[in-house]
Amino acid sequence: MTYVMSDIHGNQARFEDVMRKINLQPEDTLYILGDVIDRFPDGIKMIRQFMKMPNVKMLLGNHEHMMLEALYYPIVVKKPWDNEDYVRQDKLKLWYYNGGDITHYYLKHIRKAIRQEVFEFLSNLPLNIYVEVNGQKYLLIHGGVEANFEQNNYKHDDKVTYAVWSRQSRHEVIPDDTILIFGHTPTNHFQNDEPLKLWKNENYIGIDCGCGYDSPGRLCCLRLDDMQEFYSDL
Ligand SMILES: [Mn+2]
Repeated sequence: MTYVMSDIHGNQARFEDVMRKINLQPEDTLYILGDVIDRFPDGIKMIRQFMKMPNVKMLLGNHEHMMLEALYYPIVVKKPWDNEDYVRQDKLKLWYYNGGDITHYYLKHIRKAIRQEVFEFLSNLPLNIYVEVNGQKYLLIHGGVEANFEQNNYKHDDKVTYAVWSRQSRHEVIPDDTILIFGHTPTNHFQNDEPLKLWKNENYIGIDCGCGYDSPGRLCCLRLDDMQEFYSDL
């Protein structure tokens, strides 16, 4: 079986609730479309768990990207009046503003070597993944379709920021035979269901049901084999 979920945002209780329901087997595959960290405290703990699970495939989200920019990637000073410390502070501020402080606090309490392993793992994650289940093609993304960056780069510097930050997912041009599944934008941007539900329109599926927020947010998991939806009760 093939399962997809997104935007867990450190909420391990909801994740485990859904895992109990899907009863993931070693021969199954679980795709997680980014934003495992921030807002709730257990993001890094879950990523370390996923690193040990060969049947879990993860995409990079804008939250993991913000963390890598703040703590891992070398700082590039672009403007002559800037300096490295200010740029680093700005990146930390942006991450904290988006709920990263709780993740940073957790990181300060684990060994440096483990931190490095986590950062290295995350810095090698793909931005998009194509999968085929029962002859149906799916394109899994966090926010944007990498291949559409050139024609859609209104405000993003590069392919990576476009793929993790773009909120235009439901307007991405994709082949007719492909279903696009995206996270990043909670489905209450498109419909009024409470608690939040998966959003579906022709070849587009939004799967972020607001797990990063308290109720009516929850975690959604979609099984591609029969399109059954699973939700956390919490
Ligand atoms: Mn996101």
